[in-house]
Amino acid sequence: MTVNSAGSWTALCLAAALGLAVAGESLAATYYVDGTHAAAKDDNDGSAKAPWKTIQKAAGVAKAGDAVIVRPGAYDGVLTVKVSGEKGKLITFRAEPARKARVRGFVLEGDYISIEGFEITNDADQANGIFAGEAHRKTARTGCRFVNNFIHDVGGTAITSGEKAMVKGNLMKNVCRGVFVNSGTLVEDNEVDTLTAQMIEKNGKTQPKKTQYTFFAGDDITFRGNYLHGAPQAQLKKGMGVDFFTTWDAWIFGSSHRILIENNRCFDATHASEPEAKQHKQSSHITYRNNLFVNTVYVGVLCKEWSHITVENNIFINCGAYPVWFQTARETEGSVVRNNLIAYWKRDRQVAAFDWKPAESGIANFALKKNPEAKVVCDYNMFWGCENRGYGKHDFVAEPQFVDPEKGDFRLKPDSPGVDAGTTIEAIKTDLRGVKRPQGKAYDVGAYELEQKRPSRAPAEGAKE
Ligand SMILES: [Ca+2]
Repeated sequence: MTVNSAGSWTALCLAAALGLAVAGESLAATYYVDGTHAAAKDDNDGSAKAPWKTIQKAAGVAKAGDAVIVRPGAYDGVLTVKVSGEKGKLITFRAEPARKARVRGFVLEGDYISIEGFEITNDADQANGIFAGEAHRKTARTGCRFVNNFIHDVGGTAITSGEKAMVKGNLMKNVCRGVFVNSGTLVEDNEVDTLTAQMIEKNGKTQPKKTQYTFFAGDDITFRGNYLHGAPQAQLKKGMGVDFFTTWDAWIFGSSHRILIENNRCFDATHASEPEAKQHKQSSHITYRNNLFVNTVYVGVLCKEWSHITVENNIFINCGAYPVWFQTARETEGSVVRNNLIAYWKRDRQVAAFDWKPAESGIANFALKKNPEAKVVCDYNMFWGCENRGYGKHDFVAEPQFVDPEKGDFRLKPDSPGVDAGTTIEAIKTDLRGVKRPQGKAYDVGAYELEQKRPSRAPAEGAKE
């Protein structure tokens, strides 16, 4: 009998203590793959002493709740997993120690599979890292987890998650596209370090293929705490679309709803986020909060033909002509823009070097030109280096006084006019780093809350409180 996890062991003890019959209950097994072990072969029983040679062998045997431990080494081929786990009883493939077992990719054809700690690289043309299907092609797997993998130097998409997935703690380096996700998925604490341009032939010309750090299609998707940086310079120069977070509802994709984008740090793109819903005009409820967006060529957030767009407590640095932009009346329905810090800092360098767009206004609502009723709830935003169009009574212009912008540190100094200049937003309990909000007298504008060791103003002498 193999007891592979504390959870199973606890369940067994509990069952025994309660006098329940456990006979006949099949317990989860732990198997071992060790390609460099002297006795390794696929005829073995897969125990630690008699491990299997290939991961593919394990993928044909493992059942719901089982774990497959993969020892260090280079394993050939792209692994196709056809077995399925169950909800709450995933089949886990785990490289131990982490990131020492190298494979050329995973293709999942089963559900409830967990892939943990692998190094994945593949130099084949447009190769993917982990592929769990796509909802729009009805191939999406469900309930899979991708945790702590190192995916690098692949010419396709690092992780295609399927539905109800968890994508957490992965490092994706030198990949054409970072993460592609469908409904019910959480994308948390990942890093995309450098997107690479894939050159394609189009109309007789060689040009870079369009790419994104992340692409989503579906409902109830969260991106939290990710660090996205390093776009292809050729694409930034030519202004070819590179978004941190995007989708579109045309071609084979549908509408998206209830998208939450929070606590992410994002550097270098053409658009921070320009998701499109122009085909069906049904996408709704997208929220950006506590994000840091730095250096985008054209625009910050522009959700084309979405409704219920919430942009709160973000920092936009050098985000194109209009860091927050509304173009149509639908985009203004139920939309809110508050507590943001929208600034330009040495923007002229990009304008000169890359022919980027100069700053215009921090927030722009073009829908008002046709319809004076197309207003956005907009207030308590702070601007620097761009025009304040005065949509909100408490919107204001002031020099931010960042801690160390040269090093990408856009926190506010204690005497910054942005400290305590925001309004209370009940839904936002912490800042980008998880620091509690509010502190001092009120919410700070931007993505960071200044930590107050003591009350910001001492009580007057003789005052009781
Ligand atoms: Ca404060």
